[in-house]
Amino acid sequence: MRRLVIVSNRVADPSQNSSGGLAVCLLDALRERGGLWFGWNGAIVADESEIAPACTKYDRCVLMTMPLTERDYREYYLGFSNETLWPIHHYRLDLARFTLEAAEGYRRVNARFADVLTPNLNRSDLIWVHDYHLIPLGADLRARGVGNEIGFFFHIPFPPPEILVATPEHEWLMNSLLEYDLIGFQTISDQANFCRFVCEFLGGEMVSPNTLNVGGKYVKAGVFPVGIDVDSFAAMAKSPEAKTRIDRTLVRGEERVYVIGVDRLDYSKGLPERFRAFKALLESYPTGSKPATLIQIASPTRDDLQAYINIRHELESLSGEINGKFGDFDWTPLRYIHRTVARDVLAGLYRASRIGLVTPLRDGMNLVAKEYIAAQDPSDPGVLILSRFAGAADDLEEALTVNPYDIHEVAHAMRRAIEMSKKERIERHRALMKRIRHHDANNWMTSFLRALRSCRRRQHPALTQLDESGAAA
Ligand code: GDG
Repeated sequence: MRRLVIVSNRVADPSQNSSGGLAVCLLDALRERGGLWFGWNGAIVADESEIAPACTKYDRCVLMTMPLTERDYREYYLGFSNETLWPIHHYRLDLARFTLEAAEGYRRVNARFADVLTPNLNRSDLIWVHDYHLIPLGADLRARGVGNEIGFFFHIPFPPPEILVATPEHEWLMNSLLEYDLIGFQTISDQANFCRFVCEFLGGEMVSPNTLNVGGKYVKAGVFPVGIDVDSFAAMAKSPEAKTRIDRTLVRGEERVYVIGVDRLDYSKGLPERFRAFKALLESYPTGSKPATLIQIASPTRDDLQAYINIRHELESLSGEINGKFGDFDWTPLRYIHRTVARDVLAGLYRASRIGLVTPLRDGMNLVAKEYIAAQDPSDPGVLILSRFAGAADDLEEALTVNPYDIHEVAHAMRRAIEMSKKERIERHRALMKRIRHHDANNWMTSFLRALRSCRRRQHPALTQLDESGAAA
């Protein structure tokens, strides 16, 4: 089997139970088939003399990591990646910031990653680069003579060209993207936005539904919806640890509905709108009733950036307002937890909650929606309320789909979920389980790698196989 080389901004720490779903799934795949995972180790050092890469072995895979300097962290990570690309790809031009230093830092770190990675590659490696931090890495590797198949996957949305062109340097960025053999997207509309950009702004043409020709260069663009390992998540939700969590969360003898939200504390996740919708739900019941308790886990992220500090303050103020207005001596309506919680605890909370509230304003996929479904008790499942602007909404049709900007619609969906019959909940859940099994983590990875292996243009440009395996089964 050919060696798989994964490159991402951060490499998961196998000793951390708090890693997200995707990190866990990539690590599992690498452990099984062996391979190399390269990226930042999360450490920040004073200057470049301290950034030598280090390797650790984890089962059959090697994790090769290096720190960033303070300047890299500021310019590449916080700056261009998270103050320019992240907001623009989430349709938030109002929050996008740009400096020449940040763009320069982004180029510098990508070039350094290529410098460090190139001597560690074999000719037969399959290389898979992840996400917006590393868009130019493929071109940087090509410039160093790497002729292997290199694939790229966008975990975040790809905006329409009219929004994308607000990115300074967008032509350079998009041209460097064309050096990958395969570019993967979460949804058909992300893929369509990209293809439209290439055709309208870079003079490319579609030669088949998944293949673009740009000045004689063939690039494949496919749709590969990310998923989770359904069985292992479901097992975790039934574990003794999860059961203990459920017992501690539910107030014995009380018929109370729990609503769960789990998100990184990011403005794309729609948390203030969600809190307002919860407030509207409470207002729709007679005074004194205690119809539902919202548990919101908002794990800290990028908290050095002003936009993230602002949203944290907004949430603190809103939760204080809601608890002050509706709370009672024996009831806190909104339990807002700004901390990272262990994964098995999350699984237990999902299972204990009648409603999973997943209402991002824009999201590439959203794995929390899938985890919530997997964690339910099939004989008495909860209801998923899902934003139409999450990539997951393309597939999860049996969720209650909402417009997260419309707080009354979200409040109404919560009321509908509270009142929904068990029969309807079971039917919806059964259908949703089928869907998350069909597009699970393994399917995502194997269909992407199958499509990547079929890209042979570097080795045999004249014999390019333009097969259409770019779309996930
Ligand atoms: C990006 C895209 C796309 C969250 N809080 C805690 C915790 N989590 C875990 C969740 C889930 C993961 O983190 C979050 O995944 P999402 O998909 O919801 O969102 P992003 O982090 O924004 O991920 C997104 C994803 O990439 C994959 O392609 O779906 O659209 O933005 O697994 O459970 N895990 C633990 N404690 C927490 O407090 N243990």
